Amino acid sequence: MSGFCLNCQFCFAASRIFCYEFCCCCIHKKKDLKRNLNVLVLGLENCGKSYLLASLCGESTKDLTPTNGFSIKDVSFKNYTMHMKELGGSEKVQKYWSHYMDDTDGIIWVVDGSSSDLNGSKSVLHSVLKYKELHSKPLLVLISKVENLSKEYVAEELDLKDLCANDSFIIETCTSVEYVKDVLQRFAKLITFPEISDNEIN
Ligand SMILES: Nc1nc2c(ncn2[C@@H]2O[C@H](COP(=O)(O)OP(=O)(O)OP(=O)(O)O)[C@@H](O)[C@H]2O)c(=O)[nH]1
Ligand SMILES: [Mg+2]
Repeated sequence: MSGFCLNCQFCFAASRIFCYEFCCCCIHKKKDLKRNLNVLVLGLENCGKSYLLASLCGESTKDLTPTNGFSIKDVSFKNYTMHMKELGGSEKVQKYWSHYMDDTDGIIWVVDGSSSDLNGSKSVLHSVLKYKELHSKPLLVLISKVENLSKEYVAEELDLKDLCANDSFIIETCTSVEYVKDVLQRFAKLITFPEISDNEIN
């Protein structure tokens, strides 16, 4: 009888250890998922993608050359790192964009704020969001360079309301590096909790 009890106690202890290990494993996995966000940085050539990423990483913005392929920069925040993959915006490189869309958590679309003609940017953005890998991914539109264009104007010109369901986008100007970092944190929340709209995050 006491042998039977000992066996029971042993089984009970073993199952508690198993449950504990299992829970720890799940929590770590969840944390890992939260630690890395893969963001695709896209936009037409010369719109300011490399300038933006270099500024965010505190690197020199002098002598930037067109991105002939892709370039990855990591921007670290308190609880996670944003892996930002810029794809060159020239028509030559655009043909290869579809090869780099796997594992994308969100898209940053950069708009050249020094030009009011956004037709080219709109048509490429609309075709990019048709890729199944990017379908319904959160979108952040950043207006680079001078602040000639208002957010409302750009949102209208790009037809963002029709393009993105449930307000799953943010649109902002690149006012300063600190400001863009704040915007990126709001974007991270939109990626992690897509059910929360931009208005609710503010
Ligand atoms: N003053 C100023 N110049 C900028 C800004 N953003 C980009 N530029 C300039 O615009 C030019 C093109 O910028 P890039 O960042 O290389 O453009 P890109 O979008 O990476 O272009 P691709 O790699 O060819 O797709 C560079 O000469 C930059 O110095 C900005 O916010 N302010
Ligand atoms: Mg570039």
